[in-house]
Amino acid sequence: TQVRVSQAHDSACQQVAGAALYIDDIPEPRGTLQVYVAQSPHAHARILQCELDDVAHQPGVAAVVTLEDIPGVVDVSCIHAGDEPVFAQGTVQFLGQPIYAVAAETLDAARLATQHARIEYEPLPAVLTVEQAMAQQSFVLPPRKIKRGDPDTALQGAKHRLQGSLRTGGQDHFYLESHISLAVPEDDGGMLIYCSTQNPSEVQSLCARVLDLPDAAVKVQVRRMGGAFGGKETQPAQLAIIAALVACKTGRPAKVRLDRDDDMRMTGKRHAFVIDYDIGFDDQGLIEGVRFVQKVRCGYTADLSGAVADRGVLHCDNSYYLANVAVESYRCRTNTVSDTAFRGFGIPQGVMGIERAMLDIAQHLGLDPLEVRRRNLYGPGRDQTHYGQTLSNMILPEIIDQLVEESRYDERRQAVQAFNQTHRYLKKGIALTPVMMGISFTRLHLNQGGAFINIYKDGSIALNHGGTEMGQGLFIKVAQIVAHELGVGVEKVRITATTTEKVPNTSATASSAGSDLNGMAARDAALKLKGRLSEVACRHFGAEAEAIVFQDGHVQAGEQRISFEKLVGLAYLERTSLSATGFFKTPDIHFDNDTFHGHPFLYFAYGAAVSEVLVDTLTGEYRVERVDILHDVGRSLNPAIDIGQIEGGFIQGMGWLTSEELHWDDKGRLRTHAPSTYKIPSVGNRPDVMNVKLMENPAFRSATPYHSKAVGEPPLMLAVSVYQALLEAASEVVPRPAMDAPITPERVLLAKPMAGAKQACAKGLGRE
Ligand code: LUZ
Ligand code: MOS
Repeated sequence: TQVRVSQAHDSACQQVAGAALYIDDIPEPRGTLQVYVAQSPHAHARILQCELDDVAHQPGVAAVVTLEDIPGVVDVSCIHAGDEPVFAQGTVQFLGQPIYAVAAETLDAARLATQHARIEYEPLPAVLTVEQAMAQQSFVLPPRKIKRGDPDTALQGAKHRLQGSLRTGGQDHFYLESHISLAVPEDDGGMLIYCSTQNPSEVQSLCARVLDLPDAAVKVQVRRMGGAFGGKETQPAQLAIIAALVACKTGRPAKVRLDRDDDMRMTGKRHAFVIDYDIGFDDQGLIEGVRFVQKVRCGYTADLSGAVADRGVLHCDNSYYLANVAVESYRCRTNTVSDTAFRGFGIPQGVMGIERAMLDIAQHLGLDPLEVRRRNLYGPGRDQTHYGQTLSNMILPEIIDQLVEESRYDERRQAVQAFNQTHRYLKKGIALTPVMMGISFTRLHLNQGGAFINIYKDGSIALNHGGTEMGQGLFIKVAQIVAHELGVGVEKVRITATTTEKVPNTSATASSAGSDLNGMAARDAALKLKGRLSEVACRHFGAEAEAIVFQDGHVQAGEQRISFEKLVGLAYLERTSLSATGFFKTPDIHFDNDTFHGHPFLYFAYGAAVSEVLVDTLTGEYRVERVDILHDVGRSLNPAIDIGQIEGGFIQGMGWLTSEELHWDDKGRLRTHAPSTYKIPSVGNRPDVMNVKLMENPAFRSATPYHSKAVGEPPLMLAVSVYQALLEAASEVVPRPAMDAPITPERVLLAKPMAGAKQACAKGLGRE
């Protein structure tokens, strides 16, 4: 069998050896121009005058490209909102916004030439924060308000009631490979674009709109990305289009490649949220009513912000039954770079609100927060979400029980309490938090996948599908599926680059659904080919179709056997089509966007983590000493890849919540635009002990490849346990600490009690 076994990533050896080719490694076609994109120096300003003649006359400069060079539509918005011009139009809307582009023989020449631009701006007042946007009612999309039950009556009637507020920061994707596109003009007026994108079809169609070409004249190809994390779901289009505009204007290939600082200033990030909550509960900690107000910083355009903010609303429950709940979600427009998809897509932020409330409830009642979490979990008779979906395969109670036992949670919690009683300045915290993520794109039409398989007459197999490889191991998983169905070793399946020429109209590789959608589509294609080969085998063996078995590189019927290659050779001679497309659309999902009600998800992925931290309250420094994770991937297609995704997702989530801080100053300048100031987790931040285990889940059945579950995003939310453990440790010295995310050491040091904190919560010795 080729599935449900660990197989190394298909590119692991090349990647480790530095031999894997990324777009910047492709030998440049003769005459390739390098493109520098000039950026706005203001957060918000009117462009009074833009004089670029001197730029065009600088040494080495081949072309200057502006709005006037656009033959088609000026907008690159993924939802065609008309709010995202290729270059600033009349006004600049954020600091770093593209104004025009210079193409030259070298990147240095292009960049130097921009110093000769004479652009006059009239600075305008800028909206930089969520608070300013709320005050001015500055929104990219109308607010969303949803409700179930009667939260106001429940809140008024509840024995206990608490209010609070927290902020979660943005996050830069910090993929190792920054944005890059190479556009090559073709002799028939078409354009070939090599682009580091999760979404080749969208780059294709937006580029065609801007160039005023039919989609079929634009081809987009990507073999692999050096990481993406959502940052390449919509963001590549604008830069690919700028490369294509240069190629169009000059007739020469053109490359746009952002350096790290430009990438961080110019491209979108995770949405920062401000979350206010009001929660009513009984003596047992059972939630009776809750209200959330989620204020979402979206930057200057809508982009994916509607879908991201909706995910925050959908997942405000994390995994808890909220009988009476209201959520208001405000999509704030600010003069900052447009925020975009980032692994988790609004879910981590939604989860942060309810998990903070869980801790408040526990501390208010003097209970173990895990007990409060357990009591509020979805369960029998309490299994319908606030958007109307009834849960299935809800295995969180089993996951939590098993994790508590394997991590020795109870014993360690007592040890942590004992430690805190005997240590004045060092404090520990331990927290277990669950995860529940709905799997499917919330926009129905995106839930489709396509594949294309060729078998050549020597028996070799070339696999293509609509998914993109960003390091996550999608390609090996889909190859395993095809190998499994055709009964050959996975090494026999040749993996080919994603291209819009082979599979059209694909969705972004996003929503954690890459293996589900493309794996099922590839399986469909493989089964078609297997059916045709079976017919040939039936004739060859004189056997019935039911007797034909494909395995171990052979096709057999009873005692008779022939190699896969030989059978393919026979099939060719018999004039059999050895090429097939495959298709998949997710069944059984529906959602009414207006009433916010339905069954949007094919299934849910579950997991839980326990994190233990040690904090030095005199300096604010801390360590994550131990993490135990138990995560549900259904029946894993490839346990090694899945565990890698869980480790990576957790660490990336931990970075978001602990060290990665985006800081914009009062002029709207991003001051943390390089690794010198923006701190992603490094080897030194790895938890001292990190145990990751997959939950056995044989009961799961779904229209997914061999009943596997998505794994890309859910584990990111496991890192909320680190945040909670830090809050618990800080609570030893500051009652109900108001600590926004990320909890940097500075934030630990400066922690203050949240408004309304009960002094009685402070068990520690305290700072005065
Ligand atoms: N991307 C998207 C996503 O376009 N729609 C989604 O629902 C989604 N969910 C998670 C991550 N990316
Ligand atoms: Mo996404 S956040 O590109 O799944």
